[in-house]
Amino acid sequence: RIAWISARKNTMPAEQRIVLEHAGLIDPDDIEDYILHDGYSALGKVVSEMKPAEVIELIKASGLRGRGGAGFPTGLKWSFVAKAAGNKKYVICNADESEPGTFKDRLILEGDPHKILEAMAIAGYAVGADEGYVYVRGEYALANKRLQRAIQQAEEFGFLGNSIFESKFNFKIHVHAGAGAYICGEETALIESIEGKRGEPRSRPPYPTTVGLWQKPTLVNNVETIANIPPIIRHGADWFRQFGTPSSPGTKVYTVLGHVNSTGLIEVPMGITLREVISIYAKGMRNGGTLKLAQTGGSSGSVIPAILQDTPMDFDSFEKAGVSLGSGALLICDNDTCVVDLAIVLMNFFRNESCGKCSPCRIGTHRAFEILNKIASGKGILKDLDDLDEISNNLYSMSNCGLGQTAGTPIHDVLKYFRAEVEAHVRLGVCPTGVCEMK
Ligand code: L3W
Ligand code: SF4
Repeated sequence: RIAWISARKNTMPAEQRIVLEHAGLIDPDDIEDYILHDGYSALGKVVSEMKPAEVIELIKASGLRGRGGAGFPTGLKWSFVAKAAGNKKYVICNADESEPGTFKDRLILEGDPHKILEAMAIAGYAVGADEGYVYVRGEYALANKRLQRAIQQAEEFGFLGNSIFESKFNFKIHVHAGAGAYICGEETALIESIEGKRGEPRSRPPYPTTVGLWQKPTLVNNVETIANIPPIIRHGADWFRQFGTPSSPGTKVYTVLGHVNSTGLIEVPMGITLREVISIYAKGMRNGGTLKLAQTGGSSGSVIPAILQDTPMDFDSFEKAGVSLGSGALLICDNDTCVVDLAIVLMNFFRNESCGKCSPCRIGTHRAFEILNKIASGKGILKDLDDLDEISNNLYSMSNCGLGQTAGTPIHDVLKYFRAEVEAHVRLGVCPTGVCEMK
């Protein structure tokens, strides 16, 4: 194992590993290996030395923001749940990762399941919850198995269950497997699903922080978000803030895919640029190609044109540039990529995954898919571009949940940055990259 790790260190560029600190170093099925690597020491520290409010202040001071796509301040969310009325509260770890191209949460769960359990117990202590759920994507069978085993071990060692670290704090965790619907990653649809109902999003507000699972205040955090908690408790807020940018401290785990020489998972400081990711970690463009665009965060992320490759990748810089960091995929595309083809693939995903509850999303995604296919087959007219624009605006402003609200982003970005290429399909009947079959 040591030889393997040394060899890997010699071939990989330096990363900053906080979330993936144990990846490849510990046996995920062995709680003792986790304990030997500081495992459960953060839980021991909070339960024996800190008041719940102090834990929340520490997380607030760290500046940690949600890594599921929206970047909401984690400590603030914890404080909402802690302040919410009632004695019964829940913690949910959203592990229903289903964005196309994103598999960071899967590897965090498979490689370090105890870290997620430890983090959830810390969150439970801080917000006043005694029960938690990991909602794991149904297809993630290995992650599910490792979580179940980890829960059993943690209960045997007294890190979960009653009187944790011989205190008055009790916390139990259940694993709930999804059944393959992307929409169940939306936090309120996820809650409905745990309650045994059809996975359809609720209207917000009220937010789950006040009315969540079984109508009780509920904290919902993404896997990557919560995996930052034990290291922050162990090392402190100032330590965490030395990584990343002032408004987006810490690191981001990216799934690097596409036309590059080296694909896979990387964990790098927030604020690194796309150019740096491609040249340093992805070892350059494949076959010496030229970057055309990168697609972030699976389908709900943005299409980032090459002109933005020097924009720091953090929540605020990206927002200022009018794009979004998404959930952590980086699909890197070279000049042989057709933007109409890309938009078709993404819209196909949304029309299939729309739950159908509200019409802007149910109808809009299908209509946009049809129009894009019409353009790709050479039958498009210029008015189709205006219609796509209108559908994208309606999706954003009139949809009930994040799925519909972000479904129009690929169309919006493609028309904003690559309109001439889409127009060429219509006016000249030519796909500049030769991908579309212009019959
Ligand atoms: C209490 C308030 N809580 C906001 C909470 C809210 C939620 C979080 C973010 O997700 C993203 C999108 C895609 N009181 C609150 C409050 N909250 N105001 O903060 O909320 P919001 O509304 O900004 O975003 P959202 O709709 O929950 C949308 C991403 O999710 N997405 C898919 C992600 C997929 C993965 C994956 O596969 N791994 O992460 C789909 O849309 O990027 O940015 O907790 O309750 N006043
Ligand atoms: Fe369902 Fe789409 Fe409406 Fe969300 S926006 S509730 S996924 S139909």
